[in-house]
Amino acid sequence: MGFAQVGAESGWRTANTKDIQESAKAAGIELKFSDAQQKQENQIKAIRSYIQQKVDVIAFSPVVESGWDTVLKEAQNAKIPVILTDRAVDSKDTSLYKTFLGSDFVEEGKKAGQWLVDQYKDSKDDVNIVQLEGTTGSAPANDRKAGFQQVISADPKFKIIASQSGDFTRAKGKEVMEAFLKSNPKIDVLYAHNDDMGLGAIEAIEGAGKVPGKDIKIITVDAVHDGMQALADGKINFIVECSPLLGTQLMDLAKKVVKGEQVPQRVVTEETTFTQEQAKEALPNRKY
Ligand code: GYE
Repeated sequence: MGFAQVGAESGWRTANTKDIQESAKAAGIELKFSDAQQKQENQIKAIRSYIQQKVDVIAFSPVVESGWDTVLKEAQNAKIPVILTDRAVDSKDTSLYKTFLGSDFVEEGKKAGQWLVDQYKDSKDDVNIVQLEGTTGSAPANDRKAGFQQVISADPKFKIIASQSGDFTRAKGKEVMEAFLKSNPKIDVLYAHNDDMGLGAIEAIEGAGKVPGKDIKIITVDAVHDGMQALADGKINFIVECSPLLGTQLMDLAKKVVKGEQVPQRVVTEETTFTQEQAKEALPNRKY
């Protein structure tokens, strides 16, 4: 298997990479692994090199949704099956890949929005929200934004007063939150598309003399260890889980695809959500 990974931008990604490497070993699959450092051109290069090396199957997590048709066509012409994992592509031609294994990001955004709606159901005042978006053009950024928007737009008191990409990293999350804090005197809620950006933002909030989780309520997505710890410590208020443990399912699907067996077009990961109390309970048994 040739696997073209997005990068090493977050705790989620680190856990995902480790799980894929361990699962390949356990399944007796020889893994060629590359890290694209969040650049589409690097991923395309990696996929082309896997085609040249005549691997049996290519799996990848597309950094952004668009612009994959040409390279996927090259794989198809070389008769090498492709499996999408974690993130989707927007190609119209779905015969370009065998299956897509990963989360429903729209659903994750909706869960984040629903928590907020429930939280403020008895209040009439405006709720000023800032949003830290994931990598521009990526499926999780597009879909987490859309799902959230869909749910909160039912009540006009919810106002997204600023929204910008923090590229799914802690450093960028901090930097963008600092700018948000400077230009917006009243921020009630931060919605960050992943834990890492939320954790960076917590540093910015504390730096500005405010209390994360109290002065500003924080919702994030992923539920990696450091996020769960911050949730248990009261600095984050709610986390929507997104599981990075896709390795075992990926290796199973890969074996079937290589044998020419039928696989479902879409395999959705099962996920939950965590409040502060639930995080305290879950933390000791979390694998990542
Ligand atoms: O939420 C974020 C990572 O594609 C689901 O990418 C993944 C996202 C994850 O950088 O932390």
